[in-house]
Amino acid sequence: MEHRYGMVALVGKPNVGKSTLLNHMVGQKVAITSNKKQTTRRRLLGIVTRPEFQVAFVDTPGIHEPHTRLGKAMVESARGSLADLDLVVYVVNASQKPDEDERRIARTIRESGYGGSSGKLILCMNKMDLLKAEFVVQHVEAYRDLLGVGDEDYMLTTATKGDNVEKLLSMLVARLPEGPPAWDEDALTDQSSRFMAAEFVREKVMQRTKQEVPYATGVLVDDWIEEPGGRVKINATIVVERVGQRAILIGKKGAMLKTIGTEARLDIERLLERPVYLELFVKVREDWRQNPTALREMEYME
Ligand SMILES: Nc1nc2c(ncn2[C@@H]2O[C@H](COP(=O)(O)OP(=O)(O)O)[C@@H](O)[C@H]2O)c(=O)[nH]1
Ligand SMILES: [Mg+2]
Repeated sequence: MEHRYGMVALVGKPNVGKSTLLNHMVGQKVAITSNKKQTTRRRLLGIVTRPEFQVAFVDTPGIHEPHTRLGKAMVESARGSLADLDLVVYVVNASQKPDEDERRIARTIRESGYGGSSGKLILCMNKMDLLKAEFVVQHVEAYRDLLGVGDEDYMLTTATKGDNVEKLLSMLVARLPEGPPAWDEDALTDQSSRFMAAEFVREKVMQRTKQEVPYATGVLVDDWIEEPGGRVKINATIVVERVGQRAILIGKKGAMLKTIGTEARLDIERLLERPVYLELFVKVREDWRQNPTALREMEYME
């Protein structure tokens, strides 16, 4: 069999499980996830390499109506990643019927030339575990109609458990063109370790805090020192917009910051396969999400 290679985008509403799916296919955490919307802030690649194929997945921020400059940059990044793809995997929450947002995104996909008849669209109905048996047929038909995808072009998955994820992968690989790999066989992502370390810290904030705090948080790595013994010392600043948010992140006697730091450190150690010393600071920068300089520093905008 010839070797196949392709670029495949994961698109859909925020919070449907795109990044969770990606991590499962890559076999390592390359994208952060949480139960909050808009966890993924810019497009990233997750690369899956097997002897017979290589797939470069483009994970995108969910397409939504933006209210801040950050939101605008995120949606532009999601829409912009619809160019030059071999395949689009449209991910939905199978337990919910298509809504107005879904119809809008479906239109964007068709207008970009990836409609059902193009043969370049696969429907992934994720969160199958939350889909009640009596709604399966109804929801499958509603989404298939919306996108015009054929009998063989959709898959029900549970990304958190990995159910059907390997089947989804085979389904899409079969539709990729023949071609040599484009990335090193051990490459998992196009993100720098520095950016990923910042992301792992932000993930813990997304997972541990509520209301405005997760959305108002950005993370910057200030120092990255490779110590002689092999340990990496990382200083990072968590940036928030208000003094009250800073207090929440620090927590009683620093408890929250300590939890975030410990959890993030473990993830960074797994990534680097080296011991890490992580020191976190929290800084207030008013309305940073509206500030192009801040957005560039945090690498959310070019
Ligand atoms: N029950 C259930 N939850 C899921 C599934 N896939 C993802 N999730 C959860 O849904 C939330 C959003 O996932 P995420 O991958 O960040 O969504 P994204 O915004 O589309 O990238 C997280 O809390 C995930 O753990 C699934 O198949 N079943
Ligand atoms: Mg995501």
